[in-house]
Amino acid sequence: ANQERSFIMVKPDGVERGLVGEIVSRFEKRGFKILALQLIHPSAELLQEHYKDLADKPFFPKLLAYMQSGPVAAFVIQGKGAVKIGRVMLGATNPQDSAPGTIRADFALDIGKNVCHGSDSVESAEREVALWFGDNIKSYSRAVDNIIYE
Ligand code: YYY
Ligand code: MG
Repeated sequence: ANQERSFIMVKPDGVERGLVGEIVSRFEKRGFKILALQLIHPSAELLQEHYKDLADKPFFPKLLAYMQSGPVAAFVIQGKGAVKIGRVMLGATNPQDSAPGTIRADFALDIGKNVCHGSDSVESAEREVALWFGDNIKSYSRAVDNIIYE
């Protein structure tokens, strides 16, 4: 139980603006376990696979260029409700619509520079974790889990 995983990524604008620590910290403080954490210069091929469902969208070329404009900070969170809570903590895709207190509302203004990514379903989370980190991620036990979970 409580093993659900989600793939979270600070996009190049977030890395450039020094928001990696802040964003990772929010997930740590919420109680999620950090399973993997890496600064990555993503290739076009990796991004095309990551965003393959959006390949036909008019904004796709712009999205790929933006995502290759600098390194991203990719990480995996594990815990109860990781996917759904991860999305809630990110906020709506368009920061103009994001609820106060979410990462996108607190740090972004434009949809094309929305600072962060989070998996949108358990299935896409497993796909994205495997795509970015392979299959050799190990979990680990934390004493604090006995305090976080009932
Ligand atoms: O999952 P999420 O990131 O919230 O949105 P997606 O619909 O998967 O789109 C991925 C990414 O594409 C989004 O974070 C910003 C960008 N984008 C855009 O630039 N313009 C749009 N109209 C829609 C999405
Ligand atoms: Mg998405």
